Amino acid sequence: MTLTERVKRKALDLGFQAVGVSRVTYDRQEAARLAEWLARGYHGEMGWMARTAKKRQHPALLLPGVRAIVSVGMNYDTEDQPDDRPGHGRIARYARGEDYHQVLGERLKVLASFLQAEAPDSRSRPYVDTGAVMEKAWAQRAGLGWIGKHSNLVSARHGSWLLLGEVLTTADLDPDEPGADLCGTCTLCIRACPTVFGCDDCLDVCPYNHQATPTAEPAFRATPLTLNPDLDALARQSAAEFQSAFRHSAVRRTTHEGLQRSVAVARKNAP
Ligand code: B12
Repeated sequence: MTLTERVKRKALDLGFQAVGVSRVTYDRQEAARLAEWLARGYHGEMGWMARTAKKRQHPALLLPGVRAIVSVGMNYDTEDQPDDRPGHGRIARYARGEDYHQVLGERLKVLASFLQAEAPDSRSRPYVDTGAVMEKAWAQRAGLGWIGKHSNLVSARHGSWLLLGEVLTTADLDPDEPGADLCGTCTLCIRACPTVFGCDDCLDVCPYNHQATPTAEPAFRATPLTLNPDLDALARQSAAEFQSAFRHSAVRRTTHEGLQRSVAVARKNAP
């Protein structure tokens, strides 16, 4: 097996469902898209997006000498069914199980170490979400799928229920063909929602998600608190109780204040 094949097999053994490789080349069009997105102020209060733009456009600023990016995807679609009785809130799927930064991050570290051991002259760095990496664009280039109209990566096989991560490496790996756009004329996601964070409305309507198979990953299973959160109980939660209740969940990243704001809106909208 070639080095690329061994790395891909290792990724699948680690529990990723999708893996592909892209060569790091500078894409002027993509860099311009990011610059325009920022110039229009689409990043809102996410000032860090503007501060890290150069790194997002040039991965070599993250890892000097970088040649390839191994993009991976992990299916987080569980069969957990939230109940919609009044008084219950709805937390987006990506935040219902254990914090995906941990779940993917630990395995990406193993994948980076594997590469290092297999190609001792190379250097590798794992990333998931918080790094200055254009994860969707690299995943598309690595053939994991395409960027849908809701702006997330869609895979013909797994739908868009894939969390993304990657290993940047100086090793010379064989690239995959980029993913072709299979959205066609469908606009269900755009009609469902104009890109709001914290729900799954634009993903729930995607035809590719209806045929996706749920994950076997136990870490992503919802807890009673994240599946059927009681809005009154959440509204009474102190900052310390919030920290403790969500210590293993990505909900923690929204902060106590942020969750309280969402809970207040949800209670106001409740029938
Ligand atoms: C900032 C951010 C957000 C912001 C902004 C969303 C956005 N549209 O970018 C907010 C807070 C709103 C958000 C929400 C969500 N997010 Co978010 N987010 C990110 C983050 C940290 C950066 C994304 C980014 O760089 N945006 C800036 C814009 C300009 O980049 P872009 O949309 O990728 O577009 C660039 C390229 O893709 C390309 N491009 C754009 N359109 C097209 C079209 C074509 C045809 C081509 C070829 C290229 C192309 O050009 C652009 C400029 O370079 C990434 C993690 C990461 N490091 O990448 C996660 C990430 C995108 N988020 C993720 C998730 C799961 C979500 C939510 C579903 C969570 C939820 N349930 O609420 C929602 C989805 C909302 C939505 N419809 O986008 C996942 C998406 C996984 C996937 N399958 O795509 C990521 C990859 C995190 C991860 N590690 O898995 N997110």
